[in-house]
Amino acid sequence: MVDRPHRPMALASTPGFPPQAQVTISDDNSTVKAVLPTGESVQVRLYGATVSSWKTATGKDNLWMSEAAVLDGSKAIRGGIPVVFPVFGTAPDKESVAKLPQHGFARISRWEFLGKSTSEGSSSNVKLDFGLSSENLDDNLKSLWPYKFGLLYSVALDPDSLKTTLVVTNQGDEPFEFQTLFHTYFNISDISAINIAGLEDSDYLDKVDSLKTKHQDSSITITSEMDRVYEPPKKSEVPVVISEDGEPRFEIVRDNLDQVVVWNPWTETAAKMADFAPNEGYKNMVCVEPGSLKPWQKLEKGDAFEAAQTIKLV
Ligand code: TA6
Repeated sequence: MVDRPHRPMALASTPGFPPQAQVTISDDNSTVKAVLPTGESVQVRLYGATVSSWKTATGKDNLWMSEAAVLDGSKAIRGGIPVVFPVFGTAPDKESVAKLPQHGFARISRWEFLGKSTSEGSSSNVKLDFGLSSENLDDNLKSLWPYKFGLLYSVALDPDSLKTTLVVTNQGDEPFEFQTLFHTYFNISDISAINIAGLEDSDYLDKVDSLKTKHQDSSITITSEMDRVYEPPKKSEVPVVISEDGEPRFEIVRDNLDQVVVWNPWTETAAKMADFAPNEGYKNMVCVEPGSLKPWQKLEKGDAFEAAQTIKLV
């Protein structure tokens, strides 16, 4: 292609100002999409505020999405970044959340799009804000978790990173407890070529081996079903790095998220999930999920909790 120095801008811009990210809402009001002037994009479904796609300028998606994901708002979306709140998995022994569905209600509720912003002095990034509060919950969920809360979820896109931030506030008189986690499905070429570093020297709970506590000595490779809750040493600043064929691809930096779940369903568990496709799709995904699971966070009236993950392309 001939490079034309004065070629027309692909995106709308005001003369004198650099081009800005373009943010659009789909006609059916289901999805917010942002495209940076440099071509990277992110899509967020209002159902669950689930990031359903995060593409590089070449069009390659960094996130895995099942071909059979249910996108009509009747089931949590199988892929992207579902937000887990206020319980991870189920907790039948914890009365306040015992009746909630698996992974809570944030990923199965419709959020509001609150708007977009850019960092001061920069036109090369965009932040999308979403909100969910007790008022938005359907009556059934409201009765199962009757606390007054506010969730502010921000999805910030830079050319080489995506940051998701969750702020939880207690807007009622009663204290409440919660867990939260970003259930990120990474798109990878081949699970057998993956190596996950940064969780060495961590204890972990092995959910596919009777919840035994084990110790991770070296970096992680995956050769069968894996479902582990890692407990990295406290105050660890070490990022979690997913490499493929020895080349680092994703670097995950955690803020206020003390645990990391690593999940790959492998053949049999993948085949049991009706919304997981293709069957061989487990080879192309790995979930690395920073979360705050232990201890349960407790918010008194008026208090707030903030946590974030930043995923850098390396
Ligand atoms: O985060 C790992 C995990 O809790 C696994 O145990 C596995 O069941 C997965 O999440 C998917 O859960 P889901 O409710 O989306 O089918």
